[in-house]
Amino acid sequence: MNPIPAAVAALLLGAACGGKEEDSGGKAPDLTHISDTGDCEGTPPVATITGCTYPGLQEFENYDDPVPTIRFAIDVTDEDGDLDRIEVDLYVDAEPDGVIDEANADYVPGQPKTVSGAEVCNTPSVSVTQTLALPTGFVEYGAELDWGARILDSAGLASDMAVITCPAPLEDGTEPDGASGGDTSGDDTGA
Ligand SMILES: [Ca+2]
Ligand SMILES: [Ca+2]
Repeated sequence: MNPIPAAVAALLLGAACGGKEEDSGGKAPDLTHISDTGDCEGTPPVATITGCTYPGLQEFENYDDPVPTIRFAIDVTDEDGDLDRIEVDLYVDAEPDGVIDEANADYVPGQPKTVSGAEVCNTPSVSVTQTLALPTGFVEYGAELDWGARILDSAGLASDMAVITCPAPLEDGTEPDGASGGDTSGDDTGA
């Protein structure tokens, strides 16, 4: 069964062309009405990457050998509460200026995932972690980079780009020494 009913697609189309009908009002979407059908989409998520950590070498199905990884902590809010199912799309930009240049960034699309324990239409905020595999040749190990995340809610509405500047892990998966992304009191995560 396709979990996305035709009604959802129709609502998305309606939202996309809504501006033509009543330019004067600038009214918020009628969420009460939408809720009657069991859907609650209407607003895009707002995302912040709160930190980078270095879980070390990890095994992945796609790679024969363990590869270095970086993990992002991401806080997401959404007024319409439809964060029960989200997708995290990641970007990597080699120019560490705090902005993702999408034309030159690498894009790593995510998969929609159900947030464990989240209630449909009643999940206005979630904190998630997303781990990214960094196989040889994908990024320069140890280099300061911009990392971006765009979150899609259960209706597929995308957040603005959240950005954090952190060094890539070293080739052995560890955090580089003297990492400028060290936010707190330099706690050692050497496992
Ligand atoms: Ca939403
Ligand atoms: Ca940049």
